[in-house]
Amino acid sequence: MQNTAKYILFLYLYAGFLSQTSKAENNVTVLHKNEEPFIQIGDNYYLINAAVKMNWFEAFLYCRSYDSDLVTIETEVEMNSLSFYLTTNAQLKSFWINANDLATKGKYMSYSNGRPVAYTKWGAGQPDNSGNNENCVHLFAKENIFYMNDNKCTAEIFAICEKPNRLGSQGNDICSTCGLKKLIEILQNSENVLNCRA
Ligand SMILES: [Ca+2]
Ligand SMILES: [Ca+2]
Repeated sequence: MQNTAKYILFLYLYAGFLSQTSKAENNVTVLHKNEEPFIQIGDNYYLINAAVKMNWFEAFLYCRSYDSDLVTIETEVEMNSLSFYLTTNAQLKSFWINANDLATKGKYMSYSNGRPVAYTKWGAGQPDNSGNNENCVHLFAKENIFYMNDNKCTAEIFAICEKPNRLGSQGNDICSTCGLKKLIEILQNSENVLNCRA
């Protein structure tokens, strides 16, 4: 292909990529606005189920049915933002979160990313594996402050789900540009190869 023709093709693809990206981002914004009952707190979208009590496994499946996962609290900022919302909205209840140590005793894993939990804020004396039968983690409020506790996975409490970051389950909207992006990368790489040969 002539260099000029390739350059024009590159500009054409890049322009198309930009326009599709902005269209996709707009779609995500619109979708988020209509994503009831998910609410935005900080940078994240949560479904706070304070109506139906479930065991940990039911809560896990409940969140999956909304294309989300039980909440993974990754940072102190996320913990504080969520706690502030729950406290100010008088939701001083217990909520399952996305962590248990069923796979390896004492090693709490996140089931949304397969990694050890990045952040914990255990209540006093927790986790205590009370009765040698507590493996699943939940949030609970004590004097208007939320902490984590290990509990029986079969305990019936509420749940908080969280949409995956950024793309969420609506990732397909963004992925409509992936093929185009890949094509541009291939073209750019072929340019580099040609430059090396020259
Ligand atoms: Ca999170
Ligand atoms: Ca406990």
